[in-house]
Amino acid sequence: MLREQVISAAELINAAQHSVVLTGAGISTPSGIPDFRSPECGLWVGVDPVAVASMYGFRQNPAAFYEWVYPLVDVTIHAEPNAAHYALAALEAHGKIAGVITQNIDTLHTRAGNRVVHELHGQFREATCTHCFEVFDAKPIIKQFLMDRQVPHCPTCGGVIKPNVILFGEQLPIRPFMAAQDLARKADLILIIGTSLEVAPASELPVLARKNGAKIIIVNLEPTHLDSSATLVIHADAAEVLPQIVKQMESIHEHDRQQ
Ligand code: CNA
Repeated sequence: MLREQVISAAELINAAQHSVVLTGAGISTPSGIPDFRSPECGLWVGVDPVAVASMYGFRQNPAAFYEWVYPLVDVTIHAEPNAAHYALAALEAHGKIAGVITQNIDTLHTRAGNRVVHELHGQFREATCTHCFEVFDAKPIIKQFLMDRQVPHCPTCGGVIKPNVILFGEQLPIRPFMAAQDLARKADLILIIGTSLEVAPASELPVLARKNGAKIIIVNLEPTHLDSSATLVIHADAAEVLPQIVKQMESIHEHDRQQ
C-alpha cells in the first residue's frame, strides 16, 4: 500500500509544472523537535497560551515566556535536518518544487539546503530588541540564555530582546506571507507535510491553491480536515516517505533518459 502511494506521489510531482510545499512541525519531529499537538509534547501542559506565548503576555512578563520556551529552544538549537528536509532540498535542486512554505521556526529547511523558503511564523535565527528594534543574530543570545536562563537585554538600549518567532496576537511577517500566497495561487500541486492544518492563515493556503485547480498530496501521521479533498493522502512518517518519493522520481527520470 505504501509502495503504491509513493509511486503515485512521485508521478504526481513529476507531472506538475508548479509544485509547492507546505510544512509544519511534523516534518521536524524526526529531528527530535516535538510538535505542538502530540500529547507527549507537554509544551502546553499547565500553561495559559495567552499568558506565555502572546505578544501581550511577553510584554507583561518576558520571564514567563522564556521559562516556557526553554525546552523548545534547547532542543531546536541542537537539532539537525532529517531525511525529509533533505528530500525537499533534493526536489528543489532537481527543479521539482517552486518553494517551501513553512510554519516551522527551527530553520531546518534552509539548513538542509532549500533556497526558496518562506517562514510564516518567524524563526530562531534572529532576535529583535522590543524597545529600539535592533536586530541581532540569535545564536549567541540563545546560547547565553541556555546557560543562565536570564531574559536577554539589548546591549544598546537595555530593552528586552525577543526571538523573531511570531507570538499569538502578532502580525505574520508580511513578505513571507505574500510570497507564500503568490506560490499557492500559481500552484498546480501542493504537497502538505506534517501539519495538523489547525492554524490560520497557513491552513488557508491549500484552499487557495485548490480554488485555482491545484492537486493536493498530504503526508501526515494523523488525519486532517483536508484529507477528503486531497488527491493522495499518505498517513506515515515524513522522514520515511519523502526519501522514497525522491528515489522513485529519480528512477522514473533514469528510465525516461534511457528510452
Ligand atoms: P501541529 O499542530 O503540532 O501538527 C503536527 C502534525 O504533524 C500532526 O498532525 C502530526 O500527526 C503530524 N506529524 C508528527 N510527526 C510526524 C511525522 N514524523 N511525519 C508526518 N507527520 C507527522 O503543528 P503545525 O505545524 O500544524 O502547527 C503550527 C504551529 C506549530 C506553528 O505555529 C509552528 O511554529 C509550531 N511549532 C513549530 C515547531 C518547529 O519549528 N519544529 C515545533 C513545534 C511547534
